[in-house]
Amino acid sequence: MSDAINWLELSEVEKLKYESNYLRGTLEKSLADPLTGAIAEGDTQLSKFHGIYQQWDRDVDKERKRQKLEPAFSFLIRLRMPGGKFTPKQWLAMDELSEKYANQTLKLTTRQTFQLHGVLKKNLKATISEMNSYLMDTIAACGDVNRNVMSHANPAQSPLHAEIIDVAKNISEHLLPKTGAYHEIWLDKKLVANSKEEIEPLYGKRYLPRKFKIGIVIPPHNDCDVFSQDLGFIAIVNNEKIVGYNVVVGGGLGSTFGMPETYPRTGTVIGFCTPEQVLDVAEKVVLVQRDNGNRKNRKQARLKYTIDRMGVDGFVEELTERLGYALQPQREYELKTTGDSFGWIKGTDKKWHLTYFVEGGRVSDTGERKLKTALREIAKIGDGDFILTGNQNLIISGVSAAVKNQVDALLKEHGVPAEAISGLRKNSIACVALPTCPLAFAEAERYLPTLVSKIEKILAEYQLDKEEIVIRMTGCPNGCGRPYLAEIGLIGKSPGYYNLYLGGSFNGTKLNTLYRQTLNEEQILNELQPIIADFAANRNGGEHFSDFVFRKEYVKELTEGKLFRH
Ligand code: SRM
Ligand code: SF4
Repeated sequence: MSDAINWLELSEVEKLKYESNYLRGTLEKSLADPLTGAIAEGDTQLSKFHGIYQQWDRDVDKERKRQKLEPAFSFLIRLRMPGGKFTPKQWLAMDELSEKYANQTLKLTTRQTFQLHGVLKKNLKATISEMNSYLMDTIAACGDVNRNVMSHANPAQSPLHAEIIDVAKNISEHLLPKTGAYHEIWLDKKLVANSKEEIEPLYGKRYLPRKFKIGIVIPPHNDCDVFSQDLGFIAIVNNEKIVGYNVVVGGGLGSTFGMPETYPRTGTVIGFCTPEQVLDVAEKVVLVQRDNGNRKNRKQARLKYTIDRMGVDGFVEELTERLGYALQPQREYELKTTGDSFGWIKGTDKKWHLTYFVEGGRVSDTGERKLKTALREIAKIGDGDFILTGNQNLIISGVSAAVKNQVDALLKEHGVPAEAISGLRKNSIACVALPTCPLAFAEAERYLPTLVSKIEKILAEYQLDKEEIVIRMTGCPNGCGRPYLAEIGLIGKSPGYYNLYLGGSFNGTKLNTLYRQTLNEEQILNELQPIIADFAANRNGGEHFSDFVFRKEYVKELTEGKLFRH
């Protein structure tokens, strides 16, 4: 990459990255400044590469302004943990950190990792260094680099789970930034900058044009929504062995109201690679994006736009050139579901695995429901692992039959037994939204459970309470809860109002389509009621809700993301 750069043509973040001395910026100075709970503006961009976002509590915004106080600044810390697998000790460490330094809750994200919310500036370093002492880091959890690599979550569903997690870890390690900034700033490791010019062999000084995401699935499970990833791998299994992967590129969901040039896009399958080629393919796809992604306009910078600009053929041509070989033709595969299978399953390893529904991914104690305490007590037993799913749920994995009984007893004792829930709730995702997300126009995590209860009543009227329907809500069109791939998608427009999108597909392969704009709760229920009634009366056999709404032309199927409208 040339250093002769015309900065006037590029977005401001590009210069910031370039001049940051490999992600150091003035972060140390910002952290040491006692006069404000915030960090310097430039550092708010750089901190993302270290897994940290500056936020403020939007619930108390007005009152703080009235009192002429600065916003109630605090920070979100996101872990990088490819494949989302944690030991009980690591769970306990996160639990303790959330009590000591954060808002006493744990957030399980849609990318299989933890977030802590509400960490004050003065506690950032202690929190991150304690995480690292338990072999958990936050580097590249956010920022313009490859982020947490997702992978199939459930060991009970596939004996290949361990292999897939290793692949996710290897990809993640291979694509990590090489700067020593993280270790210096958070772990007090010796300064390496300036003594000898550091190099980022893969990323260069400006890193990627935008965030980059990778996920791996084992069919028929599509639990990390492989078509939403910048780069996806679909494992092809023959005689219980992974013989290779179909390669999917250019998925991505974020879009902006009023800007039709931004849109969600499902990934395109461009071929098949062998297990030995995976790291090479991941690296070269990243390089094509590094050198062709839009660095002028961050709203056009994701790989999906690069591919639509280059054309799929143009993209594949450049990728092939960099690889030095062509991908093989894609192999057959079938994806059936994006959801998790709840309850206990005995794995082929003869161990027990409990997939447990965690509403909105929020682990907390509320009233009689003491989920956080229950999980702490379970972790203290020290058996098995804790695996986070891409649907914000949790798998207590690989425990003995005796511990299985203990887990059940502890969940019951703390008012959170693993009980049956409706097919709609099982398949629900809500992004964080208010009060922490600065980009939220409306509630999501705090509201979707109530709305689901109301839709459940309608479904029960038609004996559809067990029907599996994917519903996802976000507080804005950025798509963090992947609402564009839901059968019922709700995207916040303003407090209390949502756009309603229908269609998508149960297996996560198709986008949904706008049905109605700017609806309040009553209007959402009034719109859904007759469609549900029609579905109950006129569905074909086991037809999914999404297939039905397309067949009955409630909405038209989109042939490509570019045609998506809000
Ligand atoms: Fe996200 C920005 C939360 C998964 C697309 N996302 C944000 C921020 C950091 C807001 C900000 O920029 O200040 C949110 C922090 C809220 C908070 O208080 O916690 C946020 N995103 C989340 C999480 C926590 C939602 C959740 O409830 O689980 C998910 C964390 C995942 C992780 O562990 O890494 C999360 N975000 C996603 C996904 C889903 C996925 O990756 O599978 C998407 C859509 C897929 C995609 O990237 O295309 C997503 N987040 C965005 C975007 C839009 C990106 C775009 O291309 O336009 C933004 C805004 C941005 O980047 O400018 C965003
Ligand atoms: Fe925030 Fe929007 Fe993402 Fe929800 S979808 S967490 S409101 S950025």
